[in-house]
Amino acid sequence: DSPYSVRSIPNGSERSSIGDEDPIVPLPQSNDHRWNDTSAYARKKVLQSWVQLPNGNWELGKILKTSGEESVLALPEGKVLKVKSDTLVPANPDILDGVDDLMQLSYLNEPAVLYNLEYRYNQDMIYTKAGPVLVAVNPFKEVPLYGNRNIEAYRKRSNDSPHVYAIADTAIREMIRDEVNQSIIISGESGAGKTETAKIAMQYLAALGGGSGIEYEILKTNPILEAFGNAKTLRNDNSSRFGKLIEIHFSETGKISGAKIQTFLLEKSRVVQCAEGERSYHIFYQLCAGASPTLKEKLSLTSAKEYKYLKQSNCYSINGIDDAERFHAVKEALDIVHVSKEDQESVFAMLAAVLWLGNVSFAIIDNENHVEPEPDESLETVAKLIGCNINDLKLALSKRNMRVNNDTIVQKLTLSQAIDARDALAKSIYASLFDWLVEQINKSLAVGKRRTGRSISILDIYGFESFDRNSFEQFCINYANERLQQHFNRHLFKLEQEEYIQDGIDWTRVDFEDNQDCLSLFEKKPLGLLSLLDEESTFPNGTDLTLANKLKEHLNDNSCFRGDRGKAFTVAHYAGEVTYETTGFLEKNRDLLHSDSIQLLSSCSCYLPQAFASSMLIHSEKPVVGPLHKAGGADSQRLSVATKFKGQLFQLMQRLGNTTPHFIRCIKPNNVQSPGLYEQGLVLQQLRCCGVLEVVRISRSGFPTRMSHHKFSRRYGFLLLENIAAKDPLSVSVAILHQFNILPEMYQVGYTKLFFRTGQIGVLEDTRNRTLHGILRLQSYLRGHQA
Ligand code: AD9
Ligand code: MG
Repeated sequence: DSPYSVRSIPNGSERSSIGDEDPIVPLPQSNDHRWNDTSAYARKKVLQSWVQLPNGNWELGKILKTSGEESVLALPEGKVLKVKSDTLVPANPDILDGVDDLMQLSYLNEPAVLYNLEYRYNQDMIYTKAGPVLVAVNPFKEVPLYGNRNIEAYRKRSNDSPHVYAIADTAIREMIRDEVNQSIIISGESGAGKTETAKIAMQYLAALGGGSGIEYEILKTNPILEAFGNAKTLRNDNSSRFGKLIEIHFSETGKISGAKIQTFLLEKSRVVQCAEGERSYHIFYQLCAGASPTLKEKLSLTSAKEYKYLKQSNCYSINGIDDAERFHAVKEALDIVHVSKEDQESVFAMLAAVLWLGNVSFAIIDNENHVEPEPDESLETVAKLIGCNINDLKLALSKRNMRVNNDTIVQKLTLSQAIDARDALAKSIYASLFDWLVEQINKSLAVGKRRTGRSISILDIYGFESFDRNSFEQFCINYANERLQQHFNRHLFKLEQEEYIQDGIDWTRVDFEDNQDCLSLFEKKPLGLLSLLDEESTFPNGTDLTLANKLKEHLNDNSCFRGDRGKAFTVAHYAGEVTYETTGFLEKNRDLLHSDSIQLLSSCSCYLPQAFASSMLIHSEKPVVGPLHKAGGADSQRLSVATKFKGQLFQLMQRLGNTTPHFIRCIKPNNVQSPGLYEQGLVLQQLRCCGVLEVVRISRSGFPTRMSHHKFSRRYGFLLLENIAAKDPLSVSVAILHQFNILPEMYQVGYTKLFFRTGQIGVLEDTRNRTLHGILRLQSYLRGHQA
């Protein structure tokens, strides 16, 4: 049941944008209060209304007749429909078609919002404001909204239609004006356009803050990280399989001085396993397609089709993408971020090693199913590429040294254990390579010593995921989205209300969805999802089934949790219910790489594997998985994946907490990545999930702009005609409001601040800028005369 379907605007805040010249048409008589509302839409000659068709879509119809409780509507294409009057939802007047801020809609119901976005989308106006939030609908084609000319227009503010550029511009200005760090938080489902949006924002920041050349390096991190961290999935040909926060630093003069990238939770399982029709990370295919014959020979590289890790999903190419060409672009980008040719070659060798590792096969050597790797080309090539002794590699893949009471016993591996050991080695080489690359990039982008501390961070993190089968990856991703959603809620709703109330403003409380219960389900200690998962991960005998049972035993009373049959459980997320299969949870959470494999890497003659091993050793002297034990010290413990991720998230939220956030919600209009196809149901579900409708409603009835009396009087006081020297800030503020004839319903005076409806400050800013400009001109004129 949606609260939006019949909501009309609050009394007294009728917008004046409806042309008064429109003849007023009397309303049909009806007992339904919604039709007796003397609102703007009734002024149209033709009464229009939304009607929901059996397929769930909304259609706009003309009301031909209303009698009793029934209405007759004319639909497009000559259809006539008879419906119950109370199922009709009022439509906005035509002159409001395609408004660029949903806040301007007279009727704020679901069909109106859907229609407005669609109307704009059909004209390639993919950006729309929803109060303080920017909504971006993925066009799935090139739209003429970007590039230098457009950047220039937003910089000069000669274009004020909603855009990522406008958001980035506001972020820069507010960073300078308020001396507060900013963040641009981009969310949305897989394929909704987050990564593209992040790049568009970076483009703008680079154009305005450029000059030192570092901005060029920053932009070049994108092709690198996408090659190593993105892959084709069924939902997106270029799906990011990691989360990313890029913090761009600025000097006092507003020039970019450096940047820092933090990544979250790379999906490393994709290296060894991926679903039919999907691909592993782009870089593997790019390397196979683009390496020169010399490089190929050096790395003993053949074609992608020869590698089991790439072969299993039966998909090698992406429509319209030339992997070889991309490979050259990646190499060029690596040059630009100062990864030496030598290091690049080591990187490619590690990639080839991972591919060859996937081809290592095993032969059973006894009747207990114990195995040894086949001593073939694959094994030899892996040893050659990582620079280790072939026997050491053989041992690491077939035996395990176990320590029992100070004795070391050697355990032979069965086939499935050996395959796990091989895959674990491949995954950890790849993940270490990814981390190493990010580290190199960060070194190259390092903020100079004279840092000012002002920055704009852009967060591009995987959106909420709900598939037919959901595993540990979705569990972590959705947990992260709950945290972000709370940040969003807190910022837009809670803080908003608290501020009004604290400042003594008369404002009716608006309820909003809070997801604290779901977050508690994840985070509560000791009986929350994460704690219980970690606990089970420390038990040697723990299995996915014992985990599922444990969760059911302890959490069944929680309203956000439901135990399902077998190894499954369901969580009621803010965006809907998701059922998780615990299969693989424990192994993925433990993420153990046996000491034998680490030993192997540290014995390698190549420098990258050694570097990987030492970075792993820092975290694994005592391979204890699970909650932190204080005694051992944090660093000597190897943390579980979930705990590490939770730590990263907390750190992220803390960092974002100190910034002024700007939210962009990306919307995917169809599931087939096609231009021009707008599926109402799909869009509506996303709008609901990300709280866009709620935001509009609150912002419109509220006072979104605010400024302290102190700041307001300092900023605009000089515009006053009277002498204000002896006056307190509040009186000065009130005097300014009077002098500029700001209408009383457009602001509220709080104890410490002024609150404005949208658009009000703009008038004052214009006057201020004009006046300042005049003063400057006068000063330079006087200086000229003195000289
Ligand atoms: V995922 O959660 O990483 O799987 P994203 O990041 O939300 O996802 P992405 O930015 O990769 O989606 O966008 C998917 C595709 O949509 C892109 O590859 C483009 O083909 C397309 N897209 C997105 N935004 C734009 C745009 N502003 N203009 C043109 C776009 N195409
Ligand atoms: Mg992405």
